[in-house]
Amino acid sequence: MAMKKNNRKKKLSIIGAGAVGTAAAQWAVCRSIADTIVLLDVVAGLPHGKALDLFQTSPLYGYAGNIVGTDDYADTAQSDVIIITAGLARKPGMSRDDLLEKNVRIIREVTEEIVKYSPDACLVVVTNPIDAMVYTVFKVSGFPKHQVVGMAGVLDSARYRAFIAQALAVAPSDVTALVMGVHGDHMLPLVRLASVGGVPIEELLSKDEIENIVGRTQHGGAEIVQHLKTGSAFSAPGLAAVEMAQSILKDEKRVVPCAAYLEGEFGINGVFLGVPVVLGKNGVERILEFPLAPDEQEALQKSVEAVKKQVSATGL
Ligand code: TXD
Repeated sequence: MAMKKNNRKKKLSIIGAGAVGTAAAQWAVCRSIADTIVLLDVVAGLPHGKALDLFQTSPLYGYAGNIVGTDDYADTAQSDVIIITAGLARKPGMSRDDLLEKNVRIIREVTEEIVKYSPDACLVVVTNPIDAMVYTVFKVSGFPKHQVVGMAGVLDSARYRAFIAQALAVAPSDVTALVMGVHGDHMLPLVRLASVGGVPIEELLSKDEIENIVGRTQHGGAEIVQHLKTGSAFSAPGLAAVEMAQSILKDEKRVVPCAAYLEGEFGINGVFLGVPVVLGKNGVERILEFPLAPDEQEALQKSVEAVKKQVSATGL
């Protein structure tokens, strides 16, 4: 029997028309992942100008959908996916945790507006410190856990994969690797499971080389902040968020590491943490749980402690 095609128009909204939000909008246009793309910000004129600029790329890219710039949440109504990037970004010397207090306030406000207009949307949270912000969105929205997910692991794993590919001079897309845990210094780039075309990296790189790659991955965001000085990474974060949105909008069932709400998985309860998930039309459709080695479990526990500290600082 022929499968019925789902022809319902898809809508993606992006909250925050700053560096990451703009990059996400661009990647979303390039990949044509939605029929309507809405870019919203509180700064007057900013989303309007950026959306108009992006609209003028459509003949070059061949994107035929709508691109809307707005400061009115009514324009986000009935979104299928909403990427949240609103908030402050790091400057040199700042940790992600330094952003917490101000960003909690922003994220609360944004979430309250979003839920009025899009009660069924999947929310992809990008704002830092991500593991606490996604918890804030979950609590304030009252949405079921599968509708709320944080972006960090896709980016951290992309960084890990890029550095492995560079060290081995191989195609980055042939590198498979997973970063779990918190989006911070205690993140866990899994060495045992990293491979190139199916060959474990431990067979191809020395311990020192691997250690360097793991360290560079853990501090991948800070390395960019040091260079930029006025802001943080935006291109890879924008694409990482779009990769997640695409899997949800197109029901691709991609297996990607995301901050998902854990209720016993990996022995962890009541926090959002980076784990491998299946992303489909319902958002987080499954968490892929597997046994961790004792040192990995111990490292993940450090992540849990870091996240719990962040979450308690949100006052939720
Ligand atoms: O891996 C990850 N999760 C991340 C997270 C990777 C990169 C960046 N990450 C975080 O995303 C970063 O630490 C920040 O917390 C957010 C957004 O970073 P970006 O670099 O885009 O920051 P900008 O350029 O300062 O943009 C933020 C925009 C800006 O235009 C503000 O006017 C807007 O957010 N803003 C708001 N929009 C809507 N509503 C409210 N209340 C609001 N407040 C600020």
